[in-house]
Amino acid sequence: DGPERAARDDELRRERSLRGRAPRPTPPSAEGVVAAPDWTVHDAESRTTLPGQPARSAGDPATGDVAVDEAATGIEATLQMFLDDLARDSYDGRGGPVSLTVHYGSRYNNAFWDGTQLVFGDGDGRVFERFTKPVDVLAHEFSHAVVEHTADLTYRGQSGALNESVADAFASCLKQRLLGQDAGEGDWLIGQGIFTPSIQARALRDMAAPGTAYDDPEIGADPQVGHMDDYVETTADNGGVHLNSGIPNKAFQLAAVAIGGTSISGAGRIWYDALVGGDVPSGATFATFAAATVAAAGDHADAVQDAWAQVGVEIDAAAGET
Ligand code: ASN
Ligand code: ZN
Repeated sequence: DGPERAARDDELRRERSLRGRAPRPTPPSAEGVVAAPDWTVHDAESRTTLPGQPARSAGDPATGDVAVDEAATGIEATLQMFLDDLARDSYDGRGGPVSLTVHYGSRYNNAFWDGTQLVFGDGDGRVFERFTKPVDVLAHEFSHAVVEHTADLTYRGQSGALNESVADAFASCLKQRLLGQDAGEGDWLIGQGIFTPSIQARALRDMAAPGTAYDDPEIGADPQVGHMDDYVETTADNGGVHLNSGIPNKAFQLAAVAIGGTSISGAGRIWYDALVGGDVPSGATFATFAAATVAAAGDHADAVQDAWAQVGVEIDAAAGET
């Protein structure tokens, strides 16, 4: 009793009040709080059933499976760039968990976004290595998901080539960000290291010099074009989406270098603002998209307009107005 008891009660009160003020886990919906990016890499075990077996999720340590771990570090870096530099939380802008699958099929020579998840083949080992190897290929596929959830550019003709090009643009932004490069220092290669050494290729595509990424007896020459004078009319490849994407790719590269700084903070931010701004319909032509980027460019409008002019895209003055 007495002073001892009083001191003990005091201590208890202090403890209780401390406990009361202890930080509580914040509900994920709380304003201003962004939960850690959520993702799961699955293993298709060389079959084509999706998504396959869960192999690694956000917060898990490395597995030792190279493709699983490349996909894991690649999606972390990609989500981080969109969050840090564009304030976009995952592909849907709402922190949607990302599902990825590696070891898809047997010797499968491609990667894709299927509308639900990202999928990566191992490559046949003769022409192609793992599709998880260049991190920009992963960022390219993820960016298709971003496009689908924003302007939803129809995957055919000019709008399809724009869909392809925007995916390459954010992919190159990610590559440069990881290398600590400004736009002027970037190599602008997409998919460097994806071909085996037996193929005479530097990469899948070269945004700075479309049509020069490879020239090989087995796979032929890079068929991309980089100017409207060379626009390819074809029914193959959804109307040449991977061929004509070289035109807006080159415009992006020229704009990024002219604006300076990092590609994501300059042209990347402008292209993203155009994509989400509501002035780019699903069936957008190059001219309509170009007008939206000029409108989103602020002080850099002249540099962006000049970049498009250099690839032969004249701005449609009526586009972007309502
Ligand atoms: N890798 C190709 C691409 O992302 C596959 C496709 O979906 N056409 O463009
Ligand atoms: Zn693509």
